[in-house]
Amino acid sequence: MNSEMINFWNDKGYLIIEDFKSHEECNELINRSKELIEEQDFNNQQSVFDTVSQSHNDDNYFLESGDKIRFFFEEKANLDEENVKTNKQYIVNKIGHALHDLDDKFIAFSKNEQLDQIARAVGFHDPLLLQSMYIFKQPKIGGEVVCHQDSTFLITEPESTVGFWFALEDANRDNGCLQVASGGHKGPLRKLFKRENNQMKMEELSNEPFPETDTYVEVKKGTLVLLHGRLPHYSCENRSLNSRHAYTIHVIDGKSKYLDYNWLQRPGLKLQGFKNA
Ligand SMILES: O=C(O)CCC(=O)C(=O)O
Repeated sequence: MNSEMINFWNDKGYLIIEDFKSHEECNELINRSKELIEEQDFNNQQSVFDTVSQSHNDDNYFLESGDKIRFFFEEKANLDEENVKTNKQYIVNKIGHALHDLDDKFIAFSKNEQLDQIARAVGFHDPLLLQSMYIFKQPKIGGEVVCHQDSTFLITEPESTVGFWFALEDANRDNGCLQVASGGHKGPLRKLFKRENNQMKMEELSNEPFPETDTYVEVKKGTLVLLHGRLPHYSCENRSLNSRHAYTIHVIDGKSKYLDYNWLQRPGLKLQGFKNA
């Protein structure tokens, strides 16, 4: 990380590091995600998934996934029994949220010295891996991710959340690449997603509209993109015939306080750093 990169990060709120992972490393994760899906009997778990609301407001399957490996369907997936059986690789929207702690292949991908150094270069004192997600953006039905700031969903005091987003496949305008509001991390945090009596509530902090997410982050397989916790970002539906697999880790600073009202709680897992492989 040179000073040009740090200046870019401070100024824009995101940073692109090309060729961070090799194609082989990306393929290992893609193959592992396929195995994890193959091992699932989604039809027997249908009732669980039927209750998965996209807003994730009061859904225990989602709310208890912080220290587990759980599967969430694409909103537009055909969940008929036959399709779930024959087409299971193409109906999952994401897997989350503790892959980086519970699966050997994901642990190997997520934890290393280089990532620790990058985290420290962007200001972390004690980087801790809070959450991980494997995002599929399936061909034709890959869902939109509405514009948001990550600190809305994962908040510390003071704020410290940074997303480490890895392109496991090429991401471009056709298959729903990330779009960011460059420099938008300097604006206020708009909302807080708070747990109150096991119900989730969205609290408004500021009604200042988001700036346009008009910077398209078109990147090649293996690229790492850092996203500041306040940076408004978005990705559109994937109507193309190509998937856009990505893996993302959200990191917080151990010197900040992780607030009790965060939706994500990890009663079964202690937070670890990039070097605790
Ligand atoms: O991959 C995407 O489309 C969105 C990812 C995202 O919002 C995140 O990693 O915070």
